[in-house]
Amino acid sequence: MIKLTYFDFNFWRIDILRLSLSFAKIPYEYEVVVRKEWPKKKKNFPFGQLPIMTLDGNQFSHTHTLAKFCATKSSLYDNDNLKILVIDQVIDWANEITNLIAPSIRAALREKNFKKSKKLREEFIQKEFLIWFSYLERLFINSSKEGRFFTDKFSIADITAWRIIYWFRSGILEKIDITFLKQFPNLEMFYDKMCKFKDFTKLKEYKIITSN
Ligand SMILES: N[C@@H](CCC(=O)N[C@@H](CS)C(=O)NCC(=O)O)C(=O)O
Repeated sequence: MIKLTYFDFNFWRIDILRLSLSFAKIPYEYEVVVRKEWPKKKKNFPFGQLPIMTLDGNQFSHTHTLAKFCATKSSLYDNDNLKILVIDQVIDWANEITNLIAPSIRAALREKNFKKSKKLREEFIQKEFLIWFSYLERLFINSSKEGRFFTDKFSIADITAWRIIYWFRSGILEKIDITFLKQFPNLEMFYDKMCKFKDFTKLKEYKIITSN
């Protein structure tokens, strides 16, 4: 039995793992670490971060590593090396854009320094936000022939791109214009189709994520 561990909130790093396993009806145990207990628990994890996966008593870390494992188990990865390169780039893109916005989130949540957070968020919006979505759109255009999924076969790349777009459109990120996707018609079309893809939207995990 696969066990996944993450904090007591929804975030793409854990959600893409849960969505993948659930899509293939692979059962998993889900362990939640309450945020306020983290300082004393951090040392118990291999890289002092979450998510982690536990398998046969061994712990494994890092979102991309776990995503690859869960997606392979769920037939949401690929056997074709060129398609794998596309999927991996989407997961790396998700990590990159997260790392770019993270300092502004941390300044508010951890340091409670709202002035610093506002300044960092403005810098992110000015210098990185739209450029990084334009990179994703270009990857989609170049890799998808049918204009539906990144590799023309539903994969963890689609789950990851959908989850990050959902995050940026959700209104949870201060100062982010939630209508930004209009500037990326191909990504907007991709996102709309994902939101209507019944095999995906019927998942319990999808409903949990979108009901928040
Ligand atoms: N390299 C890790 C990064 C994971 C990460 O940044 N996790 C954050 C939560 S989203 C975390 O554990 N933060 C708590 C900490 O670093 O103490 C991955 O790819 O999963």
